[in-house]
Amino acid sequence: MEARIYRNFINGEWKEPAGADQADVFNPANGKVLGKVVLSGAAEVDEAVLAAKKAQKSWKNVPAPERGELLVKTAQELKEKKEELAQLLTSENGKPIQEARGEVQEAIDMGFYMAGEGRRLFGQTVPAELPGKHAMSLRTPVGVAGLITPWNFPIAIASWKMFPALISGNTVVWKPALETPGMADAFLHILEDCGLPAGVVNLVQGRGDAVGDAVVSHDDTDIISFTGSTGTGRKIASKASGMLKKVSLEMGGKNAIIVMDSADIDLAVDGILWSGFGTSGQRCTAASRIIVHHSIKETLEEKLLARTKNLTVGDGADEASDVGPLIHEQALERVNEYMKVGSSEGKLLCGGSVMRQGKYSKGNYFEPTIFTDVAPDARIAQEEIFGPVLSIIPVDSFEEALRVNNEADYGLSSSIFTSDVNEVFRAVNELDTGIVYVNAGTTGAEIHLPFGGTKKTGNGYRDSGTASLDIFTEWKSVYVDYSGKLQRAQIDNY
Ligand code: UN1
Repeated sequence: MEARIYRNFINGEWKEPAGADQADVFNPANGKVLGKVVLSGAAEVDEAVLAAKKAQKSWKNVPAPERGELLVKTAQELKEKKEELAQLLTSENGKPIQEARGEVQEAIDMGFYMAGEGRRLFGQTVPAELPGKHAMSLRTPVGVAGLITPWNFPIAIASWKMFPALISGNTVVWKPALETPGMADAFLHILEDCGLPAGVVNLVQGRGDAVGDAVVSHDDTDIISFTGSTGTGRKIASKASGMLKKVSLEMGGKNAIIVMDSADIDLAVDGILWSGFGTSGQRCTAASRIIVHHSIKETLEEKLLARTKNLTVGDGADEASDVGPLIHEQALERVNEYMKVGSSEGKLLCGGSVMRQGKYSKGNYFEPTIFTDVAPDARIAQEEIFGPVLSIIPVDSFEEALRVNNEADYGLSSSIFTSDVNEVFRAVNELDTGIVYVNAGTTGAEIHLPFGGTKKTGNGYRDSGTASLDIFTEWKSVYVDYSGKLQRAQIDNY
């Protein structure tokens, strides 16, 4: 069978850049080649941006409720194809099939939710300070949005950016991750089938340093919305800010779960396993630090160890797998490098190795790993590992737990397990992350609240929720004077 080729979609047409190279797309569970993706360059980005710029002139004038109809249809179609998309997602990304279904659901939810925004997009109407005068603010589109999205949530995160960009009247140039081009291809086919006008969304496949860079550097992209590594985000920020573009960044995390002495320990263990080892730890929201009160540390470790040993590592396509492979060989090597660091910084409770035996030989599998007695400032407790690796940090008090949580460069998500109501509210107040969970792990954000973090996790914007409209709209303040005479604000009325 001929390999599937994932192409670009520019100005309403599927096309391949002339003479360009292609890269193989692999299934991380078994190394099988799933297809090929075209490696585009600056010329294709230029074509896509020009198409988007031209299409924006008419798209911005389509009434927002009508733009919402495209989103409703798309969400409906994503729902129809949920299982097919989930299977494709697992094959490209490796995550267990149940998680893949959840991720597709997240995109469905975002589509329906943002479609409704087409009938809101609330501005403000306020009393004017002068008689015979009307004052209000409106959200207006920014222009062409460059979306750069990661492989760990190839459709959910794309939907967090795509749907608010479109409902607000922007057009899009999308550069998806090189590892998951099939999901981008499938998403675009669905949008196309649902009536996407030519040029409104343009997909350019390829590498970050070629395509991503060209999207960021192009004179006619007005917003850059990026989710990915801190290193890349920093480069994007300096380039795009220098060009006075709007830049929204969502980057790393070093999320902690605090387990206090009054906690339901079995529930905490459930939360730790799900947030620490779900998606093999490859979520920005994954838990990687467990801050535990010393009085229950031993019990927690015992239970956690027993449950971790019972996890089934395997191909995500197998319904019985709890933990899938890592995305690629480099990720595996990176996580493995941290084992050397960890062995001098803590005590290895379990795991710690690449899995190479038997059925694991062709995939990128890593054992669920736990280090204990780790100091809060150890490298494994500070650097984002993006793999199935937990560090247990013992503390003596609630105050110390809060302090340790907040002593991180990142500030995406945090969690506390406790049955003390005062601790709950103090934690909500004092944990310095963008997302806080009480008696649940650090993952599982819903699409109708803001998603993002403080400190080095981001630059102040949020995906998801109505907060995402702040990325994709400009405010326009409007004053209508119907008094029939010149009225000078701040002067004639005082
Ligand atoms: C990410 O980790 O990059 O809250 C996104 C969650 C998911 C989204 C995660 N709904 O874990």
